[in-house]
Amino acid sequence: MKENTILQNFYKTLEVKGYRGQIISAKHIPDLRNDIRKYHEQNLIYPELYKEYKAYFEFEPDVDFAQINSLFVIAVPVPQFKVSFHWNKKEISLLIPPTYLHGLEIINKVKELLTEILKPDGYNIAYATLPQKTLAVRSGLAEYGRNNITYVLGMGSFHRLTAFYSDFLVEQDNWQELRIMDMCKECSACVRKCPTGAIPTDRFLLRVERCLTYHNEQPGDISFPDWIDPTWHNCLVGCLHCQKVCPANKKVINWTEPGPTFSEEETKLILSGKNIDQLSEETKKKIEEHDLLDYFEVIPRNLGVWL
Ligand code: B12
Ligand code: SF4
Ligand code: SF4
Repeated sequence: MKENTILQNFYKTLEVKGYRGQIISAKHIPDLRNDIRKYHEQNLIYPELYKEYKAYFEFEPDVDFAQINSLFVIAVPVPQFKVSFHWNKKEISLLIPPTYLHGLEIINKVKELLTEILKPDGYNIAYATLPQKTLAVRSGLAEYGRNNITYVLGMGSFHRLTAFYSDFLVEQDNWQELRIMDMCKECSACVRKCPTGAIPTDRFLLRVERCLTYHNEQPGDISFPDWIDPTWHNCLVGCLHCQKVCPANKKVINWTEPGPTFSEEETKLILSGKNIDQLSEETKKKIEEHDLLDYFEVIPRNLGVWL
């Protein structure tokens, strides 16, 4: 059967690339929405976060083909990056956790791959904006860690998830119960390591309003709340405490790729909050090549803590 050959090709191609993926029937789209809605209705999702990410949580598929029959979810292994700044004759190196940089490149790569597999038989795909962790766990591709991050076999939490709608018809029903890793049953290292108490012991859902990541991803003109102890910061953006300490990340935690290095002069200009267009062509190019543009705006506040 044509569908079976496509499925075989899908899993084989991903394996060769070192990716992993799953497909679920589009009949579960309302279930997926409900997975978030039920927590929103119980007031367990921080209202400010809900407002900010409403489009993800209440997602409405919008595609240019006749019918959505399935959802594809793919995990691609990704590293953390080291970014260096020079300041007062010292070098300050900070990490950027996995998934922050080169996201669009990964989406495009996966899109191209799926198109090669599906297009010859007339099937289409379209990028899906929806709750990716929930989809990944529901499809059996990933499991949750107690830290609310997803884990994929062989990749730990060092992966980037992407999801696509398709008109490809999938017969097998892969929809599963939400699962936590077996490893978490005997472990609470992330709970103890999280400096802010964001990983609760009385419920599963993260206390987003306590998570450092929530605060250091906020627009650069929003100051950190007073209760955040400056010594808790550990990344240029994001936070790695709960991933670093996790035994399920043992094999990936040292996977670090080089990011840009900024001279004393460049650091001074970036810190002064200058607009990207006011920087030299060389600095601008560095920022663009390393895909730092989306986070450029938060650097003065976040880096300021370290100086
Ligand atoms: C909003 C958001 C944030 C917010 C809120 C995070 C949160 N936990 O909700 C903030 C800004 C804080 C954030 C932080 C981070 N994020 Co974020 N974020 C998102 C976004 C846009 C939506 C996430 C979401 O759906 N939240 C809503 C909540 C309700 O969903 P949930 O956490 O999955 O909750 C489910 C479980 O709690 C489960 N559940 C409830 N009870 C129980 C009980 C049991 C026993 C079980 C098993 C499950 C379970 O049900 C809930 C609903 O399904 C996604 C992108 C996307 N399109 O999905 C990225 C995304 C999830 N983030 C990502 C990353 C990398 C991070 C950080 C690790 C960044 C960093 N610091 O390095 C941190 C992790 C913080 C943490 N410990 O969770 C990656 C995930 C990669 C991964 N391996 O998990 C994503 C997918 C982006 C991407 N494409 O790469 N993020
Ligand atoms: S640190 Fe322990 S409890 Fe936390 S996610 Fe990892 S294995 Fe689970
Ligand atoms: S990302 Fe940092 S602040 Fe957020 S839950 Fe993990 S350790 Fe805590």
